[in-house]
Amino acid sequence: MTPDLRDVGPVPVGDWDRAVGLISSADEIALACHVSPDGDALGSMLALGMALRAAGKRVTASFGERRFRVPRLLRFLPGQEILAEPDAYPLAPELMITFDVPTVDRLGVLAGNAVKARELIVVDHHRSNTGFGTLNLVDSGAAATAVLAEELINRLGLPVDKAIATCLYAGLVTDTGSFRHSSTTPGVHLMAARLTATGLNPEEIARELWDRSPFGYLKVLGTVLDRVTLEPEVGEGLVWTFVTRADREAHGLPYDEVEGIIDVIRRTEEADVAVILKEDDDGAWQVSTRSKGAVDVARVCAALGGGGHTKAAGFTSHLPVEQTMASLRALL
Ligand SMILES: [Mn+2]
Repeated sequence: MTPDLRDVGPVPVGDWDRAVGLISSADEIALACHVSPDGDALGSMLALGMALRAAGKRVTASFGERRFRVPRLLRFLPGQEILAEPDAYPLAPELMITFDVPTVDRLGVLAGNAVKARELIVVDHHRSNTGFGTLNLVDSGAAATAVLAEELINRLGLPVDKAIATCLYAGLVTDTGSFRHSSTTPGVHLMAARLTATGLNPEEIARELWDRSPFGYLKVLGTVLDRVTLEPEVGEGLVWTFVTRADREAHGLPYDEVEGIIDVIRRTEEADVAVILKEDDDGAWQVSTRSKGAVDVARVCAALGGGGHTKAAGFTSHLPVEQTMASLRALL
């Protein structure tokens, strides 16, 4: 079943007011972002978490992975003292807020907690968002969930200090590809200006996010580039490759270190769509897709059980690489 991919947003004022009311009257608030968190998911969650804690709320924040581990490149983000393992998460939160999560299953092992939550506020910008909250602050026109997180903090009347701004900025630069993607509006730059004015260090954030890798990354990248395939006849051109668990293990490279390889693959001029299949530590294949715009990869990935944005989307496959690629080719 292909979910309804309509554009949603902006968030009606009445919904913001309801969110402010729910948050203001709650003593204990449980926050969650999607599994394999990126800078936007984790940054948005930590930003609101820090703001709420400073306002005297009891806050628990997590993401639903049994092997709970913050990706190395996000460990510089402030506010991680509010993180708790999924086991320590409230089973039926009074108020739960999710960040950058389009579907309940992207909450991983916290999906059950979300279903049992009395109130569930969904803060997200994915077109594929299913509206699974009791209140959905979803705007597919927002460049990042961090944009919505900033607005929520502002509407709560809470101050944005340098630590909170660093988390929001990480979300903003992650999802706009450092202000290069089509989502980079004047509003995005104005938000970056507000955040930078708190004294955060854009150079340091960029280096932490993109310019540091263990040596093993270069070796794995070499292997992955060696097997990259160009299929100009598929759709508007397809370039793809894959990285196995064995590739990573040979160089002691954790799964989250291969996230950025898609940005090398998608440079290929002859292909509109770039795909990388990444075998995770459980043997499942996490498939990332990028489009230059001719193909709506959110639609393609939704048909394969995933989701995302028009130009950046993904899904999980439990089939062998060639079978997964056959399904993808058929859709392209
Ligand atoms: Mn996002």
